[in-house]
Amino acid sequence: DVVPITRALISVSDKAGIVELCTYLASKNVELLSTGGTAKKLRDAGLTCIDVSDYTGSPECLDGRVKTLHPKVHGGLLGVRGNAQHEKDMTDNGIGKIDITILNLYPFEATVAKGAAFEQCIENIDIGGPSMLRSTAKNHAFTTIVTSPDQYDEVKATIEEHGGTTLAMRKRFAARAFSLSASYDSAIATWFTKELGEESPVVTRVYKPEFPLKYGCNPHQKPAGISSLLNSNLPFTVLNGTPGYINLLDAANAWLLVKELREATGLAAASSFKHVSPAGAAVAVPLTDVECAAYEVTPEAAAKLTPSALAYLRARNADPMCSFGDYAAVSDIVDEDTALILKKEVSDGIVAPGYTPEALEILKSKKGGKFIVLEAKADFKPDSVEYREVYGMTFCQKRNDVVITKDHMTKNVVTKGGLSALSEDAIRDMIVASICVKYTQSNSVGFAKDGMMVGVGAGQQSRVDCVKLAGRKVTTWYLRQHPKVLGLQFKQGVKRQDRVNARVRYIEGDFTDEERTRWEAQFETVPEPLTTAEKDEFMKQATGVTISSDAFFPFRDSIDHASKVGVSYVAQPGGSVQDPQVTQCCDDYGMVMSFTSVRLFHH
Ligand code: 93A
Repeated sequence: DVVPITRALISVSDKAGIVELCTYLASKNVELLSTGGTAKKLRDAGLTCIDVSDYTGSPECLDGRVKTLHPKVHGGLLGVRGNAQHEKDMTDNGIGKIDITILNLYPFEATVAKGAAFEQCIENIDIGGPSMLRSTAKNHAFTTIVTSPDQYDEVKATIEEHGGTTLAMRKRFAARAFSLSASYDSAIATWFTKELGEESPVVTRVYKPEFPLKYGCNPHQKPAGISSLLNSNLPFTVLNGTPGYINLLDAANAWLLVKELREATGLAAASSFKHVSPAGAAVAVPLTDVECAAYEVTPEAAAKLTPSALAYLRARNADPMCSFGDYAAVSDIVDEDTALILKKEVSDGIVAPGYTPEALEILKSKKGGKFIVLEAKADFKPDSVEYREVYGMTFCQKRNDVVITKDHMTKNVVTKGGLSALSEDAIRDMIVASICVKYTQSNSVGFAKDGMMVGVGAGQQSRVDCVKLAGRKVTTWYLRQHPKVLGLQFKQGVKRQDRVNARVRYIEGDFTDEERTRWEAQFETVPEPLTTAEKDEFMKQATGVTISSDAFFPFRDSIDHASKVGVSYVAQPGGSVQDPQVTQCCDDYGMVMSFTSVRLFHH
């Protein structure tokens, strides 16, 4: 199934690498046929080639619209070798065999992208190229279709090794060529329908498979896989491990969250995701000594942490019980400090723009070598419109590319005192919390303090339930800093996550008898209970907390609940019929509220 190459047809718009490839083919005595611009390029490089027009005896005409549309070209590509009738037809019509076509198409998509006029876009619809591509790919049993400069090395290597092209390679190249043809036509169809002024253009998306996944959301959901658009790539490079379906959903959301936090605050940012919502997120703001004790780090060590490490330490410690087995994201290069913090935690993987060699080595050794390490590509540009399929329906929407800025938080402060009541720290926390809810499953609210999420409520059907749920997390976060919690005397050998969970249960206090016995067994001395009165007393110091909501508060009840966990600042879109009552409620509690005018539902 190896086909030796004796005649090649070359017609390329993107001429990168073509001289090198043709120099190689010429050295193997391959006859080169070529179209106008390509022939000139090859001759300028000192190669001998035959113009297709000389070969067919038909000049290029109609301003180049007809160059290769000729039976001597298509017959040479489509004739079935060894078929008596085909061989006879070819001889009778003076058709010679062409063994390989090297082409790429008029740059239609690039022409549209640069805003060219209608007529120029039309001229850039390639007709001859896709025709040769399809003829060659159809006859792949005998002919080779090469459609991209990234295939040139393989062509050379295969001819070098086998003395021609192999069937396996020809099939693979044919499949790629047909995908290119489909994607090219889809781009034309999409553009043309848009030109008609249709609201929702016809779109055929052509994907290339990237890698299979072990399964989808659940083990029985097979097959599963990841693809990217034919003319694009994945946003991440896998440096270690095998990411799963939910890991990649987490990674995409976690990465966008930290990237936007970084851009909005200028500080290194981190997030800790579980089930496609953040358990925590934070920017690099120094820790207080009490926080150091609560997060099990000495103040001396904390003072030396790099911004990336500090941000992840905070993100992970917003709700360390939920962060068990998280997917982490860091906005900056992951260094040894950050990797050493992650090393101690149970975690599934990380995404970041890069890793120092030391950090990568530490991370690669996690989870018996299975820790997933993804590198976010700096130059990745997603399409402005995104698609998803559910139950036979394809949904399409513009990406939520709204950039959350200071302006959203300051342009419409509706409570008494107006803008002057907002500090820079409060504005930062409003931005942090709002970017966080942008990537949290709705309904969502998020509480922030000192550049850190201290309670995220995700995926509740009522807003007030989000507030209660996240408010409970804020209380737990505060009470983890209570002297009685800091003073818990764990026995040697109690694991990190067990200490985390035990502290939370101590704070909650609602043990069954059975549970209490087991819980008490973890301590050197049985702890005195943390009473409701002690908790209430401690929570009186809670203040300066910010809440952001992904949509308006329909009633004042959410604000009443928020007031119990030290909320001083509120960011929400506004737009409810009860806005005046909600605003009055904030004034009653002395809170400052901004209407951002942006709803941030996320599903
Ligand atoms: O205008 S076309 O649709 N008509 C043709 O017959 C034809 N043959 C090749 N475009 C045609 N091509 C395209 O010309 C190729 O697909 C390639 O992109 C380009 C190469 O032109 P040149 O060699 O003149 O630079």
